[in-house]
Amino acid sequence: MELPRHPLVGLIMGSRSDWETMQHAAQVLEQLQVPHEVRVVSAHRTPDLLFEYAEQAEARGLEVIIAGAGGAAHLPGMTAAKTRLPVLGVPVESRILKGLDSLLSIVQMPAGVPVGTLAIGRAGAINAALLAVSILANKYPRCKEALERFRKTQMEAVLAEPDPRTA
Ligand code: RP5
Repeated sequence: MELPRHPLVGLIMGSRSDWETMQHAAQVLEQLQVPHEVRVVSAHRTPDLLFEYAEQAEARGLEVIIAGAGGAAHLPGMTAAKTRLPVLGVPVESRILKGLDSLLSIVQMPAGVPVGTLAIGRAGAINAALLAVSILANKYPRCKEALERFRKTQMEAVLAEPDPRTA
């Protein structure tokens, strides 16, 4: 199936302050040329917007949502409660509790409303994007090819520099 031009991945976060972490997800989506959109949507500060976003996501053509939040990180869970689309949660590293609060807030969903929870911080943001592309790759060959190229390049980079003392 042809890759559509409209956003397939909705990348949302609870605050502008989350962008430092979530930009890594956006970079992967850009690198793999996956149409996506980026929005600040706060579960606590803009709850009505969150409901509207989650309720309309599928009809607007989104197929996966990545939600990053820190602290009392309710954004991924509440988004999952309002859409049947897969929701991938990224725990943003909080200043005081180093993201453990974010991780537990996102990962401990009650049975029946899943959120695919990634690692805290940059690794989680990158992997959320890669997992989103994996989901899309089941349907879109361009995503499958992009993912395979990414893996190959990554592997070759590691194999090319086996000695950690060299730059
Ligand atoms: C959460 O509160 C956001 O996801 C962010 O990680 C955290 C702090 O937000 P700011 O006070 O920096 O806007 O809702």
